[in-house]
This record gives sequence, structure tokens and C-alpha cells, in this order.
Amino acid sequence: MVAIPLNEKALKLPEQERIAAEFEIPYRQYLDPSAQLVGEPPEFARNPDTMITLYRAMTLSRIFDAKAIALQRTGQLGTYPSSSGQEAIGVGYASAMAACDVMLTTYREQPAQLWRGVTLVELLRFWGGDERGSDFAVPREDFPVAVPIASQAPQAAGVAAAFKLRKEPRVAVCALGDGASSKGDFYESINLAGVWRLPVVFVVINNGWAISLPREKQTAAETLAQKAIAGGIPGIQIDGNDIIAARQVCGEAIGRARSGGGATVIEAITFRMGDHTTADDASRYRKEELVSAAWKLDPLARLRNYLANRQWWTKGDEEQLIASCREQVESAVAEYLKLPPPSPGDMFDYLFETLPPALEWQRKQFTGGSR
Ligand SMILES: Cc1ncc(C[n+]2csc(CCOP(=O)(O)OP(=O)(O)O)c2C)c(N)n1
Ligand SMILES: [Mg+2]
Repeated sequence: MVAIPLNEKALKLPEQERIAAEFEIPYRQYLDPSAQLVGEPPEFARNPDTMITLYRAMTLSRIFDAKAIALQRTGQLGTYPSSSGQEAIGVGYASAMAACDVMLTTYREQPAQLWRGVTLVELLRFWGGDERGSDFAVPREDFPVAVPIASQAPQAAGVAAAFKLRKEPRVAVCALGDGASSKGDFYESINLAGVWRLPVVFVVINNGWAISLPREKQTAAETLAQKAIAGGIPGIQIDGNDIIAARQVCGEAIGRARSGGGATVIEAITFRMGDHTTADDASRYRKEELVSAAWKLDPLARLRNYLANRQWWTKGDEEQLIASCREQVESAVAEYLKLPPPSPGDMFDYLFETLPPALEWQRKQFTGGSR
């Protein structure tokens, strides 16, 4: 990330001026890129079962991702947004949530969705163009992914307002991208979350890019976390490729929100390893060196090394895990490919309560009148 320095002259105060307010944006990291601990880690990081469970979830997501891209390339899936490289933050915030909390995310959050209980088949169904893939059997109240950028942020504030009105100890967790944090919807949501002291956590996934637009061309703000300050809520930046920091900081924010302490913005620094979607070719706008440097920060390798350094994980465990993830993914793909396609009439039937006459005509043209 390139920090844009403030104008030096602006910092020299004339005598009549004093500082009206000062703010700090903390940064948290426990596991550095060489898998060494920085400072005292939280308790869960010392528990092999917990850490292995997180690693398994991140690995399943990575393997699913590669398969989804291959399916798209062979005409068996629609446009798909890769989440490779972003597994730590996704699994981090999802694993810090309670089952009763509600997740509102952008596309690219498959690692979090899988943790919440969305199935591989549901993901394939959705990205295969069938909206029924969003009718999650398990996280019934989690929202379908938001493709219109930042639209889930005001919805998250609304969900949090409902929790507060009903006096339910639940939290809305909203994940959105660096690009989304430049949108009005985001600022409005932060404002509402601050003034109404809402139980909502905004996780800004700063993966460096909004399609082809690099982070430094989107905003002159030094951090994205500092946007919280304008709304009167805390903002913190974390190493989003460090699963320990991701889970811990999200857990702290979710806990604070649940106990009436209000909202938080967490900026997670990560990197989008793949293309924006399968409809993109990132090699046209970013250099290979940048991507190979980012691979050195890979969250999966970092956690694997952490586990291996503690003798919690062997080569055999790794081989077994990969084989079992592949099996799960293959069996989900087989099930997905057998699903009957949705009826073209659905797009008319589920958009309006009463179909406008012009669309009634289109519907007949399209479906021949059948449901
Ligand atoms: C309201 C709206 N405007 C524009 C788009 C087109 N669009 C799709 S993805 C994207 C970039 C989003 O970047 P970011 O929020 O950083 O998320 P990322 O794709 O990096 O995960 C844009 C502008 C859209 N989907 N919705
Ligand atoms: Mg982005």
C-alpha cells in the first residue's frame, strides 16, 4: 500500500490554532509472513485443534476456488470471482461470529460462506446462474451475496438496527471491498452505525484492487480504517493474511457490538491473487512481480508453516486433507451438474409482486406462457 503523505505545511500550526481532536489507527498482526509470532498471541492460537480446523476450512476454500475456475473455463459455471489469497480474513471473521449473527457480504466471500454452513453445491448453483443457490439451508438469515457494490452496508446497518430494537444480542457482520469503501453507501452506513450505536462490524477487505483500479488511485486516505473516525466509531487495520489477527480482532469487535459497545470498521490488508473474475485478465493491468511478491504473504502457507513448526501438522496430514477436500468438491460438482436448470420464467415471477404489463408480454415471448 502506498501512503500518501499529508502536506507538510498543513502540519505547521499558526499560533491561533490548536489541535481540535486527534485520532490513531492501530494495526494488529500476530503471525508474520515467515510464520513467526509477533508478541503474545490470543489463547486460541495455542490450541492445535482450533488452528487445524481453521486451516482445513481455508484449504477447502482454496481447492473449491480452483475447481470453480476450471468449471467456468469449460462452460459449466457462470462468471466466478476467485477468493484465492483472501482465505484468512474470510475464515477469520466468520469463525468469530455466533451462529445467530447475520452475515452480509460481497461476492468473493466463499471462505466465510463455507464456514457459516453454505454448501459447496449452493455456491456452485448460485455461480451457475441459479438464484436458488442463495436459499441457504443452514445460515437461513445470512443475506445473498451483494453484487451491487456496497449495497450490503446500509442493509447491515438496517439489520443491526432491527437487532437493537428487538433487544436481541446479535451482530450484523458486513464484508465489503476496498473499492466499496469509496462509495456513499459505506459512509452513510458508518454514520448511522455511529449515531445509533448499532451492533454492526464492517470488515473492509483491502485486496489492493477494485477490478483494474489500484488502491492508491481510489482514495487519498492513508488507511481505509480511518474512514470510521468520521462516523464516530473505532477503526483498526490488521494483517488480513494473518488468521490469528483476523479471528481475534473480528472477535473483539463482534463481542463489543454484542454487548452494546457499538460498531467497528476493520480494514484487512490482503491481496487478490487471481483475476477480478473469470471475465477479467489481470495481466493486462498489473505486473507479474507484484503477484509473485504477494504469494510470499500467502495466508494458507503462513498458517501451514505455523502448524508444521509446532509439529501439529505433517506431510501426511497435508496429503490426506488435500485428497479429502478434492473428494468433497468433486462430489459437490457431480451433484450440481445433475441439478435441473431454473425455469426462464423465474426471472419474471420473482422480481415484482405484480408483473407490469410490458413484462407480461416479454414473459410470454420468453417462456411460451408456461411457468
Ligand atoms: C454499484 C456498482 N457499481 C459498479 C459495479 C461494477 N463493479 C463490479 S466489482 C467492482 C470493483 C469492486 O472492488 P472492491 O470493492 O475492492 O471489491 P473486490 O472486487 O476487490 O473484491 C466494480 C466497480 C458494481 N458491481 N456495482
Ligand atoms: Mg478490492
